[in-house]
Amino acid sequence: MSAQGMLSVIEPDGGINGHDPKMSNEALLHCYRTMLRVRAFDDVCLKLQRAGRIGFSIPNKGVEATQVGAASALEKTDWIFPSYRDFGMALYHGISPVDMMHNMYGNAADSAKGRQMPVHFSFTEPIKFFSISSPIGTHIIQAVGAAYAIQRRKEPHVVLASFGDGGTSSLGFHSGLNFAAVWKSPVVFLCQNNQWAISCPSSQQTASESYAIKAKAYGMPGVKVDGNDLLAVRRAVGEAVERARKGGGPTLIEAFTFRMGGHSTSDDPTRYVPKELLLEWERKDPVANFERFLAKKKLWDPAAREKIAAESFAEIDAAAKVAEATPRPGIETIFSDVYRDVPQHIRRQGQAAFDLARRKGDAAAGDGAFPL
Ligand SMILES: Cc1ncc(C[n+]2csc(CCOP(=O)(O)OP(=O)(O)O)c2C)c(N)n1
Ligand SMILES: [Mg+2]
Repeated sequence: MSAQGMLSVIEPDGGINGHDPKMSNEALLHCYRTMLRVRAFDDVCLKLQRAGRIGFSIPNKGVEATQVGAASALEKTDWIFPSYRDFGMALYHGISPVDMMHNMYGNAADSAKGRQMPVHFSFTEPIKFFSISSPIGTHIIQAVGAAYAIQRRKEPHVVLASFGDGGTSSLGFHSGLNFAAVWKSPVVFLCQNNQWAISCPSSQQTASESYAIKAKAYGMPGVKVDGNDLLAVRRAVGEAVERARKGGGPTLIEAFTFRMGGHSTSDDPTRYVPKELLLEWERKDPVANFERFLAKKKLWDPAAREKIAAESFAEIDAAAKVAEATPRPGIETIFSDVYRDVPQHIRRQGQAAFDLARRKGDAAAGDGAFPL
């Protein structure tokens, strides 16, 4: 525990204090590999976006330990209601980069059939990774609703709701935390305080002394944790998950971290993030922090990083190639998955759209038939 009441585990020299969550070497190495796979995903997506192959992506650099440490505390049977900056949670639980890339391209194999924005993943296997909501904070109440349903059905699962510092200013944050505490629902609220909501700094987001302290008003425990310390995040989220599973109700965790890249590929953070601040946080890089710990345990050396980074890049690059080669969704999917029996007026509109596409010559194979 630091002087500011922030939970940390990894010491500057790579040693650890008494809050060690005691993970197996295998689990530690899986976490490390996942963080490097997230970095590779970021790199590949930035290149694809700059080359005009995909429209948009969200960089995760700097917040990987928060994502992966939190994900590592969950079982596959649990539910994640993620923010758009949670690639590490998906990869940690075995969601395939190819499936994530299908969403980045919005192609026919995308689980949302191209109807969502890129980065708006949704998966039911191997973990329930709920569809990402663009409007900030709206998924917090969805997560609480899911947790309430789990509670009523007497299932043993826990829900993780992940959102940013900006998300705490949403109505969803208030109503979600309020009802979860009243009902004692099995949900863990993870506020990833990366200190910015696009260009809005935390100083303009809240007058509270921290985000974790807001838990007190709702009647639940609030914990502030070093978000660049994977073991500390795992420890805090692990304790909250255990409490929730035993019927002890929700917890709010504030993971204090820093977004080292832009908000998205459409953002230029050099216009508002002071250079010195970025340099300060580069020295706290969560991957390097974890490497110091692994090195002290004799589980890591620089050659290991090179090897894993190269393998990760090759894996993600190959995934992008598969997604790029996958055709677009057929035009008929605009009209599918809404009605069991498609009404006449929608059929007429569909027919007109198919005829137009055919006349213009841009209807792909399989286009132009209702999925009836
Ligand atoms: C209701 C709503 N208002 C504004 C936006 C535009 N917007 C998209 S991301 C974002 C910043 C959110 O910041 P934060 O919650 O801290 O998450 P971070 O991006 O830092 O991970 C905003 C304002 C939105 N998507 N929804
Ligand atoms: Mg933020």
